[in-house]
Amino acid sequence: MNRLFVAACCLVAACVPASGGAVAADTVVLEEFRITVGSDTVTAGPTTWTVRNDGDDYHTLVVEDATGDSLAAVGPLAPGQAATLTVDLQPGRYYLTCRLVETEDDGTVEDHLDEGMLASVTVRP
Ligand SMILES: [Cu+2]
Repeated sequence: MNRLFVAACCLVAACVPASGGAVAADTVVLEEFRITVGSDTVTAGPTTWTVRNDGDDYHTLVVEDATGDSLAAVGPLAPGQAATLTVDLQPGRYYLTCRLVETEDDGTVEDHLDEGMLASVTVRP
């Protein structure tokens, strides 16, 4: 029963990226290769997120405004590691990205943003 429930949640999450059904509102989860935000809408002012790396790889979290300017960052976080990140946001749309770029042993370049580590957050007045 529990296993079926978990499987159903994963299917829903796969269809609706960044909806983060089981993730607490103030939490951002980093994994290969996605970013799940507990709540994709926050109120303007200081926002503190708990950023958790649930993946098997190192990840970062960079908060960017609509023009791509970096406003705050945390990491790289090791697998299983968590940190808090506080950023004072004005109303608008922001992007949460992982900016880690790795070169594998075979020379392949793995850009986590290109792999899908991007989520958006709307800040309301
Ligand atoms: Cu990453």
